[in-house]
Amino acid sequence: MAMPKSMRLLAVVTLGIFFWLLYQIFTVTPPPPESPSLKIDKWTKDPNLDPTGEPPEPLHRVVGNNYAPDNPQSNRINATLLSLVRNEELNDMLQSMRDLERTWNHKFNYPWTFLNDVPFTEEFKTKIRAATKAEVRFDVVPKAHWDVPSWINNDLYLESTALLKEQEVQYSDKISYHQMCRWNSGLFYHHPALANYRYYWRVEPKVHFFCAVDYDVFRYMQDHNKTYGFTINLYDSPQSITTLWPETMKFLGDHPEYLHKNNAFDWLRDATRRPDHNMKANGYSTCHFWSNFEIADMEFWRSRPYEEYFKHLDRAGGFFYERWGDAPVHSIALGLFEDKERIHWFRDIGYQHIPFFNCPNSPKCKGCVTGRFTDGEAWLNREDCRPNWFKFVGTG
Ligand SMILES: Nc1nc2c(ncn2[C@@H]2O[C@H](COP(=O)(O)OP(=O)(O)OP(=O)(O)O)[C@@H](O)[C@H]2O)c(=O)[nH]1
Ligand SMILES: [Mg+2]
Repeated sequence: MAMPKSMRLLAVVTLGIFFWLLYQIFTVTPPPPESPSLKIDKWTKDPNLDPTGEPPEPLHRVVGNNYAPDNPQSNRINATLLSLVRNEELNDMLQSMRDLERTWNHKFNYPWTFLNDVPFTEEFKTKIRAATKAEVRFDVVPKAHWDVPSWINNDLYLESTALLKEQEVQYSDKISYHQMCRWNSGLFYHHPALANYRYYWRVEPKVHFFCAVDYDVFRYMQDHNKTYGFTINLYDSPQSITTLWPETMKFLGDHPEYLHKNNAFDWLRDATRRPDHNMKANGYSTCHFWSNFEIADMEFWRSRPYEEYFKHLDRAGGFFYERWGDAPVHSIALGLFEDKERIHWFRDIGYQHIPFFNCPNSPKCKGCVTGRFTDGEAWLNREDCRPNWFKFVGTG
């Protein structure tokens, strides 16, 4: 029996769709999803998973009252714990302090220095003093260090940061963030409260410390000839530093003599792991030491190469027209002007600043998951650039 014409048409269309679907299933393979974890793909072994002990001797420890807070002959060296912080961050600061006092400073009693662009409140001072047996000093950042410099054009600042905001550069429209980054890059070590100190350990509000540390980390820096200690390495947002590397290259062109012969240049210009970052940042990998944690020797920042480098950058205006952070600025300077052997990974200091961790494999650590880099979304693992540092320099 012959089918009506409309039924024949329907059958043909249905068959057509059927074969089209078969074709799609067997010929078009979907692209593999981008791996959220470069960490696992691109390095063979995460050193945080190795059993982690203390760094090599000599290490200075508590014996009797050699680190007692009121001992005028103590073994402490000229070093301080250092925080730039706002009054509103009191509770978050207390939480960071509690962790650091519990894991380390209740043994060594290094003084704390708190700085702010406005005076600290009495409540802030009272509660902070109560959180430590060590000496505490509060001070204000000199206006000349904090103010936007005279050569920055406000209209240009507003235009530039509106563009950065469109590109979702975090905090780009917050002037105080730019001021803070500039101050942390090139001015903090000129604060009169730090004049007699050589080493500092930067501590931010709302960070965590997880592992008991039983040696004097400042003495470690001094005895082992280290300039800079870090825990975490990250990629930066290239949009925030588009001209930082070209400005750096200009400076280096004028001062080739400042390049250290044992530098980490290849680490800075790596383009193999995230070529897109290197391209957008015009030649810089954007890999940096995450500077909310740093234990460092201010002699490096106070040295002529660094001072001149900072002045060059400051004049170029990128702390305001872009959003240059102190982390890439410090890291680039260290990578170029310092001996890479003098940069130390504090693998044994368990640390978190949201959303990243350094969590070693050690019975001395509590409260973090060994080897876990982030507790945020999986794509955040892509921001991990520690493998780069280990590749070019090692874990030393
Ligand atoms: N006194 C003062 N401190 C500031 C100001 N802006 C930032 N800070 C401090 O500078 C440090 C870095 O600022 P954060 O806001 O934590 O910047 P961040 O770590 O890049 O950003 P988050 O991921 O939000 O923590 C912290 O110790 C802040 O308390 C400011 O305007 N005044
Ligand atoms: Mg922070």
